[in-house]
Amino acid sequence: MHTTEVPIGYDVLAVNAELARSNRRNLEKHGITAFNIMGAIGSGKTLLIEKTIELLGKSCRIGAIAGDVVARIDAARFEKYGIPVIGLNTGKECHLDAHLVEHGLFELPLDSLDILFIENVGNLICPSDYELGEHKRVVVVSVSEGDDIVEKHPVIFSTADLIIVNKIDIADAVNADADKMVKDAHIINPRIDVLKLSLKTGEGFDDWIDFVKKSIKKKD
Ligand SMILES: Nc1nc2c(ncn2[C@@H]2O[C@H](COP(=O)(O)OP(=O)(O)OP(=O)(O)O)[C@@H](O)[C@H]2O)c(=O)[nH]1
Ligand SMILES: [Mg+2]
Repeated sequence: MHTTEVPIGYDVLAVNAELARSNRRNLEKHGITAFNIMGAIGSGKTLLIEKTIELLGKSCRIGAIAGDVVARIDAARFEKYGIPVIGLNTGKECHLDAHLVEHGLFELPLDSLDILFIENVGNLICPSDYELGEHKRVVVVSVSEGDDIVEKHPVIFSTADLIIVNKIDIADAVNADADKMVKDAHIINPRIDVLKLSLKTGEGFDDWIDFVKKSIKKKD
């Protein structure tokens, strides 16, 4: 096979990492804790954030960035709670990057926020390499993707702070073993927190809220 060396002027991931550090400094200047909510398409990312806004929206000032390939469907779901929301379209890209998020931060009222939820594009591969400036990396998968989904995508789980195994209410119906998914996550990343959750019945939701509360940075 013929190969050609292509000189590349700069390292895209290194540039992204520098921008992510700058985003984090900006967030910290404003006392904001940011969560990068990653995960498979349809795993429950938007519903997780919606239910969290419903529970914590009165005691914390929450903002959201909704990353979507096109349109503002998830952004509109957050807007109905009357919180500040930015919709970011990635076009053909399968992940958000720190540069896009930097633009989102320009448009958000950072002085009036305590928590920022960033919903990444539904994908278990691309978002793993691109830090955004978040404080916590959360990966949501659901039992309906098959109980081998965790072992098939080790990279994203190895860099996460929390894995949520969602839709446990339908585990039997889709013949999935949620405990196997938890075990697989701990094999990949022994230090990781793993929660089994049903956003439909509310089982496990208190554990998620505890995680959010423990992650919130104290303001000076
Ligand atoms: N049975 C059941 N359904 C759920 C649960 N969580 C989410 N869903 C449903 O799963 C579907 C997808 O949920 P979303 O929150 O839109 O998923 P998402 O990850 O944001 O999807 P994308 O943004 O398209 O990647 C919706 O129909 C939800 O009602 C759950 O715990 N149990
Ligand atoms: Mg969504």
